[in-house]
Amino acid sequence: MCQNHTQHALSSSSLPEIPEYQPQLIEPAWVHAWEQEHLFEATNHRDRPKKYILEMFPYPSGDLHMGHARNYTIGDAMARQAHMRGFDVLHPIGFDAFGLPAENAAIKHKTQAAAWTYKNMDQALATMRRMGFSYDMNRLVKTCSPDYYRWGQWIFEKLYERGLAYRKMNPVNWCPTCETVLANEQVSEGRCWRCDSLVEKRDLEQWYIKITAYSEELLADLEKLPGWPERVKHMQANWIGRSEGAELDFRLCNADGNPILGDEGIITVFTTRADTLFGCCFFLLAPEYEGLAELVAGSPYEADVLRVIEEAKHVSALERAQGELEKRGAFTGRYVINPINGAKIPVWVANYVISDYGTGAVMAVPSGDERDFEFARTYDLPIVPVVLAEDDPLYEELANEADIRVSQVTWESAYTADGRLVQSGPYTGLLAGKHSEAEQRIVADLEEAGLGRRSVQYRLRDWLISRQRYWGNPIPMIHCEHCGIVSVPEDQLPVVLPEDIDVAAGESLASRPDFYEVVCPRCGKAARRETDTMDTFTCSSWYYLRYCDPHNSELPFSRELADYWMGVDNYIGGIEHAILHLLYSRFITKALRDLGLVGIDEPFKNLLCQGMVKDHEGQTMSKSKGNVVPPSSVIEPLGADTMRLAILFIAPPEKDFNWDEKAVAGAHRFIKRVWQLIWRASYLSQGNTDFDKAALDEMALTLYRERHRTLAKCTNDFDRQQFNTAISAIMELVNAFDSYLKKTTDPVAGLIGQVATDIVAMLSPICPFVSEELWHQALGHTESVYQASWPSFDVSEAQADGVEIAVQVLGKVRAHVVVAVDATQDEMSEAAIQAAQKWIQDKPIKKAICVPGRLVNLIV
Ligand code: ANZ
Ligand code: ZN
Repeated sequence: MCQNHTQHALSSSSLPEIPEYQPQLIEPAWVHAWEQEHLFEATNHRDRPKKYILEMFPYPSGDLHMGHARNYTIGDAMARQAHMRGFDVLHPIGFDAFGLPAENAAIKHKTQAAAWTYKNMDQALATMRRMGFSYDMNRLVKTCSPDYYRWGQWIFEKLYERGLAYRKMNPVNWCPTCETVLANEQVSEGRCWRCDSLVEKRDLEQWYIKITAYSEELLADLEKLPGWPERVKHMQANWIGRSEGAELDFRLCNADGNPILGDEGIITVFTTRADTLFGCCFFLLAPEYEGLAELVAGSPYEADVLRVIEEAKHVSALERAQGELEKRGAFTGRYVINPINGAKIPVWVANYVISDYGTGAVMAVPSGDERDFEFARTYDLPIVPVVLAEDDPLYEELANEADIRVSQVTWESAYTADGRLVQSGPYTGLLAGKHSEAEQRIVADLEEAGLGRRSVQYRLRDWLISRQRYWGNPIPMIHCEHCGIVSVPEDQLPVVLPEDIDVAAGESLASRPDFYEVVCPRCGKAARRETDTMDTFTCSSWYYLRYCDPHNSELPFSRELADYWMGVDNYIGGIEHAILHLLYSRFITKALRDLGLVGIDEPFKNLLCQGMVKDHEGQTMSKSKGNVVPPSSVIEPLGADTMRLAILFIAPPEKDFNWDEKAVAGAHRFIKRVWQLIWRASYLSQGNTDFDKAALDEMALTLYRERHRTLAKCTNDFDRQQFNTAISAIMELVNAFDSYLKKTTDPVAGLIGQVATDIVAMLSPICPFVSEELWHQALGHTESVYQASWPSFDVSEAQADGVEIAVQVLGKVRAHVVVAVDATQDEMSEAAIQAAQKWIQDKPIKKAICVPGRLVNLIV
């Protein structure tokens, strides 16, 4: 009994002095010690289940900001805890190091893009180390390093061999200031995302990657991702934009109704609403529609049409698709014949029709489509109602009449809700809408007449990867006058990017003959190297695979190691990457799978999009607003542990939060309190963690139950990635512990030692430094807490109100034992056998009669 309890004489007042908590001393010391030990290097422990935890790697534009700190702290807490739970953990980091900002900075500061990039990476790495992130630095990947981008080039060549990379002339978004092509998504409101210049359209031959070959799979496989946020899957699905509808043929004619014969005389539209065909009042062509200029050449309509074409060059496809644009158009002087009823319909050019969706032509139904409605109002065109709700006053009148009588309505907007067809010939009265009965029948009838066919369209376009920029991965192709396009032979990869290009002086790859003058690998004659570099999204589309096998010099990664580590179990990053980066990565994974390089369909099993860190007023932090709180402002005075705890405690990871000085101060106070408490506990427990539950008094039992309860809660919260409530659970245990130590007159050394151990272990993924220090100095361990097991617990032991039951042996009460209220018969008899061991000894137990809540009678 006495063994179990500390000496009363060791009262708090007589305990040795507690050392001061000095984060500035202990934190850098532990960084150093962990590195010496190579503690975080993944070892491919095949005897444990693997866990691959990955944070989106940063673009090295300077030091890390609060968003990074949050991102990596979340990942780090997961990785450290996973290791303690016995997983073989891979937790790597790297840099997405190519890109335009390096060039812009080089111009501004008259330096070199490479130098600027390397300096920033060093700075970011120093901050990462200071934060105590458990990265396997042996796997560090920098995308601007030749041994990485070499494999990006290799993958490009493999895609090219498969027909998944190709060149195409296309009107592209051109930023005249950056002198580069921009992807649609890099243009906002007609302006360059970086420099804000007005974007133009230019015809250029560009490299594309055929992501559309995977449209269907990219969409369908979203269903294989239950661990992704619904909204991200929704955004991806919208971006892929699958539409089921039909292509319908309209015959072109002149004002007199005479058809313009020949093949060019047919214009096909894509529509999802063939049911509204009787309401088609005008017909629209995209400004870029092929042959449009010829159609109006020499006519009185030419000038107006050309003006619309010219204006459209300054608006991005994205904006035109978004529909907020002021509707502009012009009549072409031509007409088409409606295939369903032979009506003659005027053809217009309209700025909101996009050339690379569907067929670039639209059957406009102003009564059913908002954009067409607006267009009709602007140009005073007819609006024929063809779909009405049955309770609409017009319905009765028009539903019995097959002929069109009403050709203008007084509506405020188009009618887009459900309804039935009116004034639609033989289809009048049928249910209208996408996939409706009316739609099915009209398409079937036109199909039979050879004037239409079913069609599926995707919004997703092929991925334009050509960049006329210097600081990127060179496209490994050679243009030969005799042989055409020739891949750089595999054994000559990588095409090394010269690091001494002086962009500030206007140099580029295309201005450096030492770069582009080559001999053709096929015919040996003089040829020209491709001077476009790849979109940096190519670099980030497969880096997670390289981490699996970062030093491979034969292949981008070995199949064996990729199959072992992939897919990424937890991918953590900002919502700004919800569409492109994730889509490109999913695509590349599928393409590499089809090349036999990896065995998975999807790269990221679970995705966590962390919320934003805003300033204390809820504004986004930005340099221009001057409201940026740099991580160093917390780390320097208070330590990285405080920073990490505050970040994880203020809000659940997926929610935005406002920076809060008080919460930071509170986090710091909590750490100091834990420091005091654990040291005191260590003096009381003297390294003891064993105790006899049966001998605990009521106060100790309360702490005992609290231990199991909070451990269960904390573990469950870690599983759900709700670190804020996991921290609350630890705080509850700390409170219970504190009050036990204050109130008890009979402290149980083993219990105290156990609870102290558990608190430090549970806190260690969140505050690794202070935990490690306490683990070694106060609790006397010699191995890192990272190597320790996550504390085990038993939920049934958490029952606040266990019931005391009598234990009988052959009908005679021999002992009493407390069991959980909802204990099973097995649990009851188990507890009873233990309590009555003395009376049973080694006699076999024939039977245990259990009366829940009252007694167990053991028959021996
Ligand atoms: C007639 C109609 C009537 C339409 C109606 C809509 C409503 P989603 O669902 O996004 O695939 N459209 C077709 N090609 C277009 C292009 N290149 N530029 C702009 N709009 C285009 O949209 C399909 C609908 O978008 C098509 O169906 C067509 O308008 C329009 F009450 O045809 B609809
Ligand atoms: Zn050649």
